[in-house]
Amino acid sequence: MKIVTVIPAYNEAVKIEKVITKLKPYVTEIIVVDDASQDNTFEIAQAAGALTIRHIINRGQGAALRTGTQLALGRDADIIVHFDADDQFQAEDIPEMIAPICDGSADAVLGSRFLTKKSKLPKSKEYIIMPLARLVNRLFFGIKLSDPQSGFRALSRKSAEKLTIENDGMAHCTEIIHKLFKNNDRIVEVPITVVYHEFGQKLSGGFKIIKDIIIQKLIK
Ligand SMILES: Nc1nc2c(ncn2[C@@H]2O[C@H](COP(=O)(O)OP(=O)(O)OP(=O)(O)O)[C@@H](O)[C@H]2O)c(=O)[nH]1
Ligand SMILES: [Mg+2]
Repeated sequence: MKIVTVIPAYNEAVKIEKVITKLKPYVTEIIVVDDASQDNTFEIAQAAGALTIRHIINRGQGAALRTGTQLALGRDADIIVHFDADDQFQAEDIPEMIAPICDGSADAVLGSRFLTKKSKLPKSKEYIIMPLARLVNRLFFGIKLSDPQSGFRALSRKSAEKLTIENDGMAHCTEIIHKLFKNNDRIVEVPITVVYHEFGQKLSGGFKIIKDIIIQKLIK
């Protein structure tokens, strides 16, 4: 079973080597898509042993995931795991994330910060952005998930082949889930722990994602 991780990375020179090192015991191959970082994310990821490719301009996380997922399919991945470059996800959660695909009970697995494993989120995120994101996803897309904004997901090859990620920016989370449902994929949420290294986050970024999700619905 070939398990390929796809890591979208933008200016993650400080964290990327640690993330790659921690992932190695759990996956067959690591793909880093450097989204035209201004630091040396690309060189560090390559030296750390990841298959590293680069966008020549900054396209956004969704576009980087699209590039990486296509490459992973081209390299015969059986399971594709989307994983952030900022050292917030735990590589140790990967066996539990891919288990439902390995045992044939799911096509897509979404990591959730709000199930049995508890993550300590910045208050603005936990009490304002996430409830709003859940509400918008439920109202506009009929998606009822505990963590619709999670970037940690595992896809079977079949699921990834059917998925077309068109949203370049951060609203890709909603787009991906919406399309997984439309494709009749069997979806499960699995508890994950997400570690927040910085707690001084601004609300504006979260509101922009919500706005992008709503625009996505309105232009469809
Ligand atoms: N390819 C690409 N990746 C990006 C971009 N911006 C952020 N990322 C990556 O996307 C991942 C998640 O970015 P974050 O800004 O932490 O977003 P988030 O994890 O949804 O938000 P938090 O829960 O607040 O951490 C990281 O691996 C970043 O390096 C971008 O413009 N392009
Ligand atoms: Mg993050």
